[in-house]
Amino acid sequence: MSDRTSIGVGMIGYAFMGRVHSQAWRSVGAFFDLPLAPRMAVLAGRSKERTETAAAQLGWAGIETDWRELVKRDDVQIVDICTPGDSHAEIAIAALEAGKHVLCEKPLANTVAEAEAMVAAAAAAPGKSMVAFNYRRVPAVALARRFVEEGRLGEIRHVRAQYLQDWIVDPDFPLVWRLQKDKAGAGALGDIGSHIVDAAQFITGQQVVGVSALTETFIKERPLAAESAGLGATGTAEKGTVTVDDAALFIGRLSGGAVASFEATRFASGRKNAMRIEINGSLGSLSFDFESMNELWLSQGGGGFERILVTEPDHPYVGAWWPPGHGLGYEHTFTHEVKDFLEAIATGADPTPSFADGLRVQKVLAAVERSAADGSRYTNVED
Ligand code: SOE
Repeated sequence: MSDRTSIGVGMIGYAFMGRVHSQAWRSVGAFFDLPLAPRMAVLAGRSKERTETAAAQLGWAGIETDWRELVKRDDVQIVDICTPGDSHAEIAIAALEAGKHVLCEKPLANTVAEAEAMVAAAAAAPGKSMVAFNYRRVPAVALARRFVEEGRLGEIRHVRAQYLQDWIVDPDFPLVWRLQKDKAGAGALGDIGSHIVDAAQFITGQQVVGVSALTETFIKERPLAAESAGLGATGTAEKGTVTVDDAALFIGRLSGGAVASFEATRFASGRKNAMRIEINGSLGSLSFDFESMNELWLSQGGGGFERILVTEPDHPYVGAWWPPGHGLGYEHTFTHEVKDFLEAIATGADPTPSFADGLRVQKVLAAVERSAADGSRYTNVED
């Protein structure tokens, strides 16, 4: 049983996202003064041996080999879902029905119908729920939103968002789960396009209401994956069909009247994790690139862009970490995420991004797919 200040966490999955979430649960209490102390109670994975090894490495007290057992446990109050998208809905709904709080990796689900069922389950349950769009918790991205909210950019006219990676440019890179529609739901569109849709909506406070889209799959067949299914996987001699997009490009309209362009690809040779967003308003502009994640560029009053080093104590989240000027990394965004989630649980506030926010992103992704299938025809998100 948990005591007054401790809260048990059960996590499902221990690959890339599981490792980075573990790092967040391990470190959050050491840097942030929190009302609740997370206890890393149990890790679930299908293989007993591998899950035991991962639990020992990552700091989890126990293991389960069936997530259904994890969601039933009395020492688990928070269920953290770090599995591929095909299991998000089933696990999240079971956990919410069991009275747990749920943190779910992005995109929320593989289909709009699944995401709607998750939103309904969240609305009916006592537990809090949040979808893990971690880039909202990059200090520079949170600062960008603050600038827009303060009116420093004026009326928002353009959003230019890109998410560029290159980890599947080699045609011999294997057919990992992120390249299979039944497991991932979509390709670059869902995996990284979802992040830039969320970031654009978060920073501007506007929703994408319609899109015109183009998608492409450059490499139609790849070697089946051998040992690992992750980003460092190796291939076999046998080949299988790629069933997702390799690149997705779309233009869109936002609810406040801005126009936007989005590009998501894992074929941008030389770009490793370039999550970029530039926003132009009537009074100024801002620009961010995750490859320089401690910087935000701001233009105001008709001048060119000036660099803000987002490393100062009055910047979002930064004061909890190192002395001024020392900078943060990818992993900190997840620590900020669990910190905000724990605070919402403790205070009874509704954490964001909510499952409803995740559903709205899911509807944009679905509209992109419909538009691309329909020869780039302009498609309303709510149709
Ligand atoms: C792979 O493209 C990936 O790991 C995404 O799945 C993550 O969401 C992103 O943060 C980094 O890249």
